[in-house]
Amino acid sequence: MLRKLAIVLMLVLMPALLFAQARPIVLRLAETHPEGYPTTKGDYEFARLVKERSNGRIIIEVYAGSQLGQEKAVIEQVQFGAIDLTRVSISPMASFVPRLNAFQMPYLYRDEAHMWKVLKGDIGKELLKSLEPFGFIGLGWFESGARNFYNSKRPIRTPADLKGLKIRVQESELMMGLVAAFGAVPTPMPFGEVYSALQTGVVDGAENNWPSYFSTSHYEVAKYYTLDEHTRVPEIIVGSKISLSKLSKADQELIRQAAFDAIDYQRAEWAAYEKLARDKVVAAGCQIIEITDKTPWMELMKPLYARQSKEIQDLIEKIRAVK
Ligand code: GTR
Repeated sequence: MLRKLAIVLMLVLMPALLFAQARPIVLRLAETHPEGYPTTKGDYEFARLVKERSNGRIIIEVYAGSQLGQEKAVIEQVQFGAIDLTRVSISPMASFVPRLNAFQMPYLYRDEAHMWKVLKGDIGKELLKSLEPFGFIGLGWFESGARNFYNSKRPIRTPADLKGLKIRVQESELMMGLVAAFGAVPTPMPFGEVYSALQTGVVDGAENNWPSYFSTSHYEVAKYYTLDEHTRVPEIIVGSKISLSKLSKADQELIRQAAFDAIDYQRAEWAAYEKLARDKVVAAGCQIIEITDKTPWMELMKPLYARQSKEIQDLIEKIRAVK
């Protein structure tokens, strides 16, 4: 009788146990860029590494093209656990974690190599760790080139040419201050709304790197592109503290390591796409304005630096000291 009962129990419980074991942990990652964009490819590489290293136990589903919302709204949802992961620019992220502003100050990095030394070194690693009290787990960084002004009105050769132009900025106080310090009128709005705002004249211009200028087709409606390289804004991959802390410490570490290991892949994809974007934009007949002396541009940024908190000033100094 007892044996029979045991067999029946086993038959009933086994499939349930097996099923429970086989069911993967699924995490959703929100990405604003479309499929095929180098950063989205970086997300997929991150997901691939996580799947491979967890033997399929952890699956990251990438939702590209703002399917889960625009950046600021996505960050809010990550903060309260409704979205598990996202890759965003640190500009909107800095509204949630102010010290991130130190990493997007104008003309801060000497070049791309300097930025990567900072991000992959102790300063960058510490910063990723410091996001927890705000409800985020910092996982890694991606490349995003340098941002340049573009507009539909006139070629911008000096900061004075920007005067009075309505320039779209990310939803970031620092970026508003930066554009205002150049004498333009900053207009914050989500990325997805910029094309029609340019087309209808709600704004005269915006600013972004070559890949975004090209992939959004903004170059079709704002053909003056000035290579002033006012800022390098790193991209960040963050997880939701609420959702990731449900995983074991080992799995959290696996995810963190995978994000970090996807960086070089994304950077290589970025470099290739940046070149392609540049070629396409030039071929389309846009007017590209080179800036040989950035000194007058940098000068105008001094008050913005002076306004930053002590904490940010200290971080800026540390960043500059990285050789
Ligand atoms: C891009 C960045 C996006 C988004 C966008 C914007 O360079 O990769 O995440 O922040 O800029 O200007 O809104």
